[in-house]
Amino acid sequence: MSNKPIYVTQPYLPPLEEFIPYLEQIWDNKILTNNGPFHKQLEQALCDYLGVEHLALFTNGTIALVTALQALRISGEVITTPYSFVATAHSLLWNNIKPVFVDIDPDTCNLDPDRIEEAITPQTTAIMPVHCYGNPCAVERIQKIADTYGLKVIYDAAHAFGVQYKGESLLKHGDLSVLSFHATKVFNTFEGGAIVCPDARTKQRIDYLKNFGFADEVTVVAPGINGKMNEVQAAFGMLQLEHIDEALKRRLEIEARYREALADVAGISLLPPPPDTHGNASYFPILVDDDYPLGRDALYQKMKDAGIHGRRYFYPLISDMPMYRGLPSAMAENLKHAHQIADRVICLPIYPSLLDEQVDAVAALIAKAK
Ligand code: T4K
Repeated sequence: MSNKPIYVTQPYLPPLEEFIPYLEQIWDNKILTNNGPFHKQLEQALCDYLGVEHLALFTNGTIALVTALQALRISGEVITTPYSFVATAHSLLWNNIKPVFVDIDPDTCNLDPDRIEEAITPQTTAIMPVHCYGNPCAVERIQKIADTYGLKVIYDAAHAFGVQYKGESLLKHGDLSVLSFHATKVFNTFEGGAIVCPDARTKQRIDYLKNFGFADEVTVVAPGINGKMNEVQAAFGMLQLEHIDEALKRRLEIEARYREALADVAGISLLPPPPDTHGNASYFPILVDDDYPLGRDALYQKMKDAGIHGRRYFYPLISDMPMYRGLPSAMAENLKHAHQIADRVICLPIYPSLLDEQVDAVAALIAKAK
């Protein structure tokens, strides 16, 4: 194996020459942004690929989250998970909404549906769960709670590109789902994101909001933001779609190889494969137990010393960050499972160009560490 460092991920990039004809088209027609031809094509192509009705492209996933909350006029308190990338909760603060953290189910790392109802108050307007690592949340239970209490559900589906649950797109659940197409994601447009929505009227409103609130040349209907995806990103997305099946297939092979190699390593636990799910192997988390010869941080460092850059996604918890830790729901007693997982997790390298021998070397280092 070469001595080049191995990172937790590496973006999928198609052969450069395949991108040139796309750039030539942009240079010819001189439409660089503002719902240009590639933007329109990619919205339709992604709807077809993902099996969803409507989708609005964005410049990144975070602006898409912020806009999703505005599109549904969410205010007051929103129930969410502390075990995520910080953008999930930041999108609430950007809208002056109070996050209410609820503990996770340690088998899925997603919001524990048994803990949601006790966190609902008269100020609660929505639930924002995350399909962490692409593992489906308890979507039916969450919808039932939302229906009972009259709440909206916005899924942070940043990790869930292409995930099928019970034979259908996971993105069909909830009122809205938000994707990220960041460089580190399964499907990337360098930066990028999208909101998946159920009807044309909601998409229309989202499209106004991502374009400063313009409904036509002279009418501004909301204090919208500039959240538009540009034509280079959208063209790149069209090209990426040609390769996505191959990229997902390789990810799943790597996931299976890790699972087999690590299944019997004493002191290392893996998350159970989620039921009824065809996943996307976007991340490969392992949990370092007390009976492993090294603590989590010692193993993380040992891997790093060997040039294997795993990541502790998601440590520290969002609820421990300075802008959140004063909230009553951020108290450690309220979030026991989230703390236990955050203190034990390492995400191993997983990406399409990772070689079998590299996967084996990562697994061997973990199996032999003393
Ligand atoms: N919600 C959730 C649940 C999310 O996970 C995210 C993003 C969002 C919302 C927000 O979506 P966006 O607004 O980002 O579209 C990364 C990403 O920046 C972030 O997008 C992602 N989640 C988060 C989980 O991971 P970092 O700070 O860990 O990234 P960084 O730069 O350390 O990259 C990790 C490794 O990937 C590097 O060590 C090397 C490799 N890499 C990275 C980049 C950017 C490359 O090889 N090439 C690259 O271009 O946050």
